[in-house]
Amino acid sequence: MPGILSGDKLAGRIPYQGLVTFWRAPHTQALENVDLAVYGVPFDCEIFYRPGTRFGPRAIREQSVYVGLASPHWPFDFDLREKHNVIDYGDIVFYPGRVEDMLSNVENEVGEMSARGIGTLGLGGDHLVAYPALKAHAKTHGKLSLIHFDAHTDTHDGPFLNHGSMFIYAAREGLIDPETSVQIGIRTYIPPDTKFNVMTSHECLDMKSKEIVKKIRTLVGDNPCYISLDVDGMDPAYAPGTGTPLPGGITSAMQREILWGLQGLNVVGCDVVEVSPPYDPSQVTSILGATLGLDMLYIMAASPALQKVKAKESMRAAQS
Ligand SMILES: [Mn+2]
Repeated sequence: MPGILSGDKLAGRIPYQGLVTFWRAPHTQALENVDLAVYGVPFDCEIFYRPGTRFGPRAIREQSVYVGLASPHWPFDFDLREKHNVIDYGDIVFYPGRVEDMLSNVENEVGEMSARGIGTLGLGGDHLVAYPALKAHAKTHGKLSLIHFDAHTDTHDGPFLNHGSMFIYAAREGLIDPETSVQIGIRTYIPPDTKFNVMTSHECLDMKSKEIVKKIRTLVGDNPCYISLDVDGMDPAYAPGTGTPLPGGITSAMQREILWGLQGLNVVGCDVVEVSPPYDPSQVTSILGATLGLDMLYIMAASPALQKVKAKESMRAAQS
């Protein structure tokens, strides 16, 4: 009988029913009065091994309607949507293979959001999608500290900008300050002259999440910061569906505990990248990606830097 669930709090929210957006947030590209925006970048042209992350945004969105079913999102004690206007902007699109178009479209569209003081959550896509988002946010907020979870430093000093080199480009171009940035979960070659602060996965596994959080917060301080999370920072036992998995990573529990500890930092943008559905038959990696994405929205909602830009922007609008 139609409407049998109406009035029930699960009405319209049964995970396998209805149209899919991230967390069932309204899909719109109108940015007035928006606090937090989720966007996808279905891009995988810069991958050194197994492609497939072009399907990441859609898979994460699909699982987000299951992960976000229970409200509030555990362990938070309030429903973010009661206090903040969250939208799903949809995907930032480009013609297949047009890397330059992906870069400029993400920079421009995330730039529009950032200038309004909107906190952004990007769904990758391969890790190169973080680079134009950093450009966009650095334009609004100035030089950023990067909080980077990954098995790889992505600072390969090679001839091309790609998903393994973009952070050395970002540092050289002054988008991020490596000395107040930190790379967590690393277990591949670390350039001996790196200026980034590096915490290997093995160091992390010897520590408690709280100690790792303390170290990150000390390094980042009050700087505007961007969280970039490659799911291969975690062990393939937790995140098998990715292009370049490496055994020996941190646990998904530790990953979440670290994120929860970053509340109150001046986080202006986040991303979850490198979820590759063709290698994720159990969907465990996209479920994890959706969970971490929701964690990130809650963390950004508490960002003082975003409140500051928003206040400035609404004063400017009132005067004009
Ligand atoms: Mn990686």
